[in-house]
Amino acid sequence: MVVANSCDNIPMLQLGTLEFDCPAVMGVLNVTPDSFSDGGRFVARDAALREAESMAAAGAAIIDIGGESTRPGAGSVNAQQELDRILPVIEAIRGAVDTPISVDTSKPDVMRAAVAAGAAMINDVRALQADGALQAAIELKRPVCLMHMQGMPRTMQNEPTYDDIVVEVGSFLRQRVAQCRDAGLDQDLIVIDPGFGFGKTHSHNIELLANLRQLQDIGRPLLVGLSRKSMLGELTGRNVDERLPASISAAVLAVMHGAQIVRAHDVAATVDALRVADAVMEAGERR
Ligand code: 7PJ
Repeated sequence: MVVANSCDNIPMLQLGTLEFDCPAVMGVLNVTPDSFSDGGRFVARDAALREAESMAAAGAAIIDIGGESTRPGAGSVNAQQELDRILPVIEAIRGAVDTPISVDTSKPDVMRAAVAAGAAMINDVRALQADGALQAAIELKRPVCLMHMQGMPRTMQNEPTYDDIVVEVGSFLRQRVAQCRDAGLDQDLIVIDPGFGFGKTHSHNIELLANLRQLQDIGRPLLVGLSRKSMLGELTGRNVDERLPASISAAVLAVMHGAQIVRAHDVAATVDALRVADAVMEAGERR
């Protein structure tokens, strides 16, 4: 999978070997009912397509499409509902933009159908722990993001506890990479993600971000999603639609602490911010 290089828009990075010369932005495209429900399927697909085109033009390296809400308290959807939401969107985008598509799902049937429809990557907040998911990923041979979560979305924010958040998230990810590799998943295709906000208190999230570098010795590229999340709301007192400045700040900090891929709703602003961060970090490394 070739992903665009957010720094200069040249598609050159191989996500197969995952050599990131500069930070990549993964644009978030939700096709859950709370985002694109109005006006029926055709309007929904059209709105999603326009959003994808705008993200591609803004320099998104990957477009992440999800049909299951994983926000705290969210209920579950079945595979058919997820497919009904995402397949028309994946097909429409695949025909219109070159930017690789990732599918945000935990269900093996959804992974298979999404890849058949043109998705190039799997983003699984449950780290391939659902029945059959690991096997599906092994067969599909696509880059896959393994995310840490404590608990399950419906209940994960009810008193998450850790002795040491950084150590525990790190050992989960390290073990999960080893388990997936031992089961036959090509290790070179794995990306890891500490899962900000997924079974973590505010102070857990801050501690993780401050110590993100400690996840680097696992030896896999780091993806982080901080965009518009509630930890930014807690810090700023802002509603979700007012969190762009906080999201930009978090994206820059994440990259300065070692993240290679930043999952973000506001692609254009994030790409600009990471260009600045990248130029400064590169100049620092040259001395
Ligand atoms: C994440 C995600 C994240 C990965 C969501 C939201 C909640 N996938 N899907 N990492 N967050 N890999 O965007 O606020 O942090 S959904």
